[in-house]
This record gives sequence, C-alpha cells and structure tokens, in this order.
Amino acid sequence: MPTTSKPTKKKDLSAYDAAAIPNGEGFKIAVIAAEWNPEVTDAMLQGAVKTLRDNGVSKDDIRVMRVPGTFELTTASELLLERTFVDAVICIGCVIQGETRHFEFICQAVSQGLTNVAIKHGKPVIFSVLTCDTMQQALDRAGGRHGNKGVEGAVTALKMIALDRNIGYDIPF
Ligand code: DLZ
Repeated sequence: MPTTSKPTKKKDLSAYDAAAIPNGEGFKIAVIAAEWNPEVTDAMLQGAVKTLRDNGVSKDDIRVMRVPGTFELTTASELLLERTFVDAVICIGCVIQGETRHFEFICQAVSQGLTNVAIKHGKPVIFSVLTCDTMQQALDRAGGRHGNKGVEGAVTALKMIALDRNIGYDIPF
C-alpha cells in the first residue's frame, strides 16, 4: 500500500452542484465518526451532517454514532446494517502515518472491512476515511483548503441511495 501521496492540484475537492445531486427527503442515513484525531473527524462529521440537511435529509433521519478508532468503523457499520433500517452508512475516520506499521494495518483492514459490509448488505457504506502522511494534510481535507471529505461522503451517500432506488427489483433493462 502506498504511504505517500502526490500534491493535490485542485483546491477545493468538495465543491458540488446541489442541483445535480438527489434530494434526500425520506433517506435514512447513519454517520459514524472515529474519536481518534477529533479535530479532523469532528469537522468531517459536521460537514457531512450539514450537507445531508442542506439536501433534504430530515434531522430525524440522520443517526450519528461515535467509535473509538477508525478500525472500529467496520464493526459499527455491520451492527447498524444488521439491526436497523438505514439506507446508507457514512464512515468517517482519520489515520495519520506514524513510525510503526499500525497505519498500514488499520487502513487495509478498514477499507476491506467496509467493502465487505457493503457487499454483504447491498447498501452503500461510504469510505470517508482520510489516510494522510501528516496532520496538516488531514486538516486541509477536513474543512481546510482542499475541502471537506465529510461533505464528499454525504454527496456520495445521496447519489448511491438514489442509484439503489433507481435500480429497483426485477425491472428489465
Ligand atoms: C491505534 C491507533 C493508531 C496508532 N492510530 C490511529 C489513527 O491514526 N487513527 C485512528 O482512527 N485510530 C488509530 N488507532 C486506533 C485504532 O483505530 C483502533 O481503535 C485500535 O487499534 C483498537 O482496535
């Protein structure tokens, strides 16, 4: 797994056209945020919830949960999809490269884990996990100069729920 990243050329990666994304009225969405690196994950959580609200999702249809670390996002999303009726889960975390291989283990486990949960339940599980070399890179993507990955996660969730509903069941191509 690569542990370095190229400089991002575009400035705000999270800009979106509200007219081009589905309205979220009636969508039920869970947002799970890791407690590690809270200055980053809290900002992403705020960005995600605001974007959902701005695009029609009712306050009562948004369920916010916390988990200790990014590694726990897999278990929490599995529990939510197994036990509740949610249309999508947005998973927010931030892993900073340290001097140990913990970074690789967490990133690998959570990306594969969330993929498995999504496939198992046939529901969007959104990977809003920052995997950065430095804290500054993370802050730049959590409401800083490169936008907010929580906002992008919310937009992705709305698009994927709409896709899920549009596909429907047993409809001929
Ligand atoms: C242990 C650990 C480390 C070293 N770094 C991070 C991190 O940068 N970001 C994060 O969200 N969590 C980290 N954790 C905690 C793990 O995600 C997990 O909570 C513990 O290993 C317990 O399962």
